[in-house]
Amino acid sequence: MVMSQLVFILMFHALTFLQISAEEECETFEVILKLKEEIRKLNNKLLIGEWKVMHLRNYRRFKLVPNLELSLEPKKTSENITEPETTLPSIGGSLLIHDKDCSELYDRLKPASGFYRIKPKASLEPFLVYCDMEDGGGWTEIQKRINGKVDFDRKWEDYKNGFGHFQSSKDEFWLGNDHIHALLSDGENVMKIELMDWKGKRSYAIYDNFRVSDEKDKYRLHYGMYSGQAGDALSGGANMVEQWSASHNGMQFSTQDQDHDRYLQGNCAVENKGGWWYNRCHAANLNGRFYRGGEYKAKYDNGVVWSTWRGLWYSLRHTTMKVRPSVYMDNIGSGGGPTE
Ligand SMILES: [Ca+2]
Repeated sequence: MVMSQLVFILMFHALTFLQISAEEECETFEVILKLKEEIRKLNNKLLIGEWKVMHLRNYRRFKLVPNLELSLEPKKTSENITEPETTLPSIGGSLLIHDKDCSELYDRLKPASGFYRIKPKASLEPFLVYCDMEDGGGWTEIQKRINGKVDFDRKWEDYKNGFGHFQSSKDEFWLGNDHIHALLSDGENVMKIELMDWKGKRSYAIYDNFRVSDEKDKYRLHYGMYSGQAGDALSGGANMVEQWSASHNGMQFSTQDQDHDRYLQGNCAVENKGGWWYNRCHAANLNGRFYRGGEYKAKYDNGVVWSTWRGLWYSLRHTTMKVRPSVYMDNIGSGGGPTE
């Protein structure tokens, strides 16, 4: 009797101990994650510090110039003779520091516009993006059309992973739905869409709280308030009938090989020549076919379209889609940046 009680008490204590261990293990794991994050930040600070010291040895001090590129004050060799101005080497590409997006990079170093590697999530491999460091700075571009050299009429896998070229500022690309989802999954982000017609006239549209869900939900689109000059084409246009058939808010992504639109008779992506958040089908088609010259004739309105600005039968010359955290305060004190 006494023996069995003893065994019972021992088992009870062992179970309690196991429970506490599991909780403790969980807490320890969280502490380790936090410490790892701290170490990453400190490592970044250390690298920046070393980099500054290295350059301060050669040059007396840093100077921020108005166009936001870092330049260096040359050492004066005598009263009247100065060495020519030197610009810093590129800090993109191979450097081991990875910011979560272009806004973090801009806050840290204020580099010039260009391609940089970012890492929005700890679990993701870093990837290359074009950072627009003008217009207030800190914009991560997810789409660019500029010359029609890249074919945007592609399949699901291409839109998922991204395509185009990532080398020069004149390169066209789609950043990739997985990358876009990762970029927008943390906090609220603003999407700014910049447009230019074939006469060089520009316009823009801004959407608050722009979000794209993951692949399980077919990269469904959600956004908040519109502001801007080009009109709210993403919401389908001016009247209720247009909005019912063409609002892209809440729509899943479709491509030529995956039809998730609301058009029962066919696939909008096939007719409109691109991957997009089609409804029945669209009032904005920025991944459509690139027609030179603006106005075009075709069976379907499949050009690079922003209907509320130039109509469904005008294909735009330049488009850019770029995102930035809503809380980001740029150097001119506005979320939207300057406009022409
Ligand atoms: Ca369909």
